[in-house]
Amino acid sequence: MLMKCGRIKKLYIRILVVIFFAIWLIFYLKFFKLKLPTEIEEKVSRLAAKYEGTLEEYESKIIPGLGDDGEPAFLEGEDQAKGDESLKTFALNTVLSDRMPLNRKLRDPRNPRCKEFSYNPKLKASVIIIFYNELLSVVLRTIWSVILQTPNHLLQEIILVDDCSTTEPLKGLLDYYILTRLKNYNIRLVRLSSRMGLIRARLQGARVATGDVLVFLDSHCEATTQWLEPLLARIEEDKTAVLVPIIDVIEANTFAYSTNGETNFQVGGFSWSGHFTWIDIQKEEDKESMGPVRSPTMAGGLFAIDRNFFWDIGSYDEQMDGWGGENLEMSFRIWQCGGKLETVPCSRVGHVFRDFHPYSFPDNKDTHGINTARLVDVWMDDYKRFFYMFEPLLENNPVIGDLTHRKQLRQKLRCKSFKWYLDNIYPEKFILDENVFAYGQARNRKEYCLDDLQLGEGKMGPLGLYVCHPNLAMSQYFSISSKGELRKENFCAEVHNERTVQLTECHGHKKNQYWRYFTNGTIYHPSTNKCLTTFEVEPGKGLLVEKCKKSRYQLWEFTYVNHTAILDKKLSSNEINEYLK
Ligand SMILES: *[C@@H]1O[C@H](CO)[C@@H](O)[C@H](O)[C@H]1NC(C)=O
Ligand SMILES: *[C@@H]1O[C@H](CO)[C@@H](O)[C@H](O)[C@H]1NC(C)=O
Ligand SMILES: [Mn+2]
Repeated sequence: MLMKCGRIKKLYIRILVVIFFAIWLIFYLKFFKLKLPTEIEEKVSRLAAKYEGTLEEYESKIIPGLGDDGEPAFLEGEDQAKGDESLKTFALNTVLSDRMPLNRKLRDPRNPRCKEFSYNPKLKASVIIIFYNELLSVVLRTIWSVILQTPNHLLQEIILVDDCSTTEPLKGLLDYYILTRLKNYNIRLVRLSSRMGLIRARLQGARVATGDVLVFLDSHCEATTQWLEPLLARIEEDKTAVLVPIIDVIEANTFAYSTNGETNFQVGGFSWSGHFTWIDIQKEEDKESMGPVRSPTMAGGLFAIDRNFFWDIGSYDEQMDGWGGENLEMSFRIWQCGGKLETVPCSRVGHVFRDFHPYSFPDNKDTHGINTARLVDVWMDDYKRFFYMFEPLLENNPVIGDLTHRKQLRQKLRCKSFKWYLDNIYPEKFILDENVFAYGQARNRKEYCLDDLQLGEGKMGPLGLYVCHPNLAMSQYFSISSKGELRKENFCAEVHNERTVQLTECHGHKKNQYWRYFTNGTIYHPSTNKCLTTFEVEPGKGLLVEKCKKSRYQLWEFTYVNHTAILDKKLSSNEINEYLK
């Protein structure tokens, strides 16, 4: 009985549930399913009207012809004042960018000889642009320049990756802009749900790309005439070639497009402190050819690479955080593992250079230092010792993270040594303790040392004197090179006015930058016939040269001296004449 009753009860409940569900469905269909879409529709059309209004207002304020041909542009009245103000906060004249047409026409900056080359590449490019809180009009101008300067059949797609921007215009308004103003082009917008930093954001972009070639651009660029053709043509010829265009300067205050002329350009180098530098083209014959030119490193913001090669050669080090260092990592890896890096002078892209970074970096970590420590540990073999002289706290520091995968990659690809790279790709790079007569700390009267007095990279300043540090730090690391230079990396000591000694860019032509170190400890400057002295020089001040004499102020003791190399031979009169030139 109980059993039966239970069964009836169950059936009863089941019927109730069905009836209830049916009623709910009717209600749902009647009230919700019919009502909801119109509500969404209304909301969408309200938003669309709002975005349309915003864009139309923005478009109505654009001043036709402003900045045409890449000429410097200026605003007037209230806009001028607002523009100047924006420079201070964004390192960019945002008002001017908003007034300048998105499709402004630049003049063709190429060397005229580039027009004689004909390119007919079959490959297609995926252009990948990462942005984070960039000004919308700057991003859009980048996109439009790519669209307008690239033949349709070469452009597979433009992939935008939003690294979780927080500024409003880069959200719905950008979506709406793409939907309405860019609907005829293949634009894909990837939104990251958390800030991943440049390196991981680029990887996300590369993962969805389908073109033969990946072209990475910063979000503040403008492509110029035929910028893509020579890049694709070269990669078609050689899949292992990774290419950078000439990067011209778009001024942050006037948006002027400025170049170093049609023929002058530089290629990439690096400093032992782990920074990218510009260096002169290495081979004389490459200066005029306008063909691809070997580049030991790349700046990293703009480059083209075969998509499969990008993955085969190890894409990026995904454990690198934020920003910085990835360009040198990729440069060394490409060369050491069988690829090549070239600058293509017939491809030119403008890039807005800012005086400071207007946005913060994730967690405010020194990602550049940490990333660089990762790359020196994996790629630079023993030469990493120089980097750690600049960054002693990063050596063996767990903050660098695990390197197993990158070291495995190096083995798997059977990559060459860093010594091979230096010998073959960058032979002019000065190695502080190779091919030198002496290196290390140079002591005078036991307690004082040669010191760069905190000379910043890329600056010029006095060769100074300071109390010796207990450990050999980079600021007191000097070498006497086999060419007779008294130098610190790229800076050579040079005598000014026959009296003061300045550190300035090494020119490699001896003359005023030629010194001799004698076994008796004097550092002699032949072209003035004087010796380096600390006489009447306070610590923290610049050194002098004076008449050579027996004096403890003129005696220098280096940490390391190659005694077999130092010969106190007398200079011939020919040699002396050469140094006096
Ligand atoms: C040091 O050696 C050089 C070369 O032999 C010589 O010309 C110079 O007079 C010496 N100076 C001193 C102070 O002994
Ligand atoms: C010292 O100099 C000699 C002669 O230039 C050179 O052969 C030798 O390799 C050098 N020694 C070191 C340790 O650099
Ligand atoms: Mn940039």
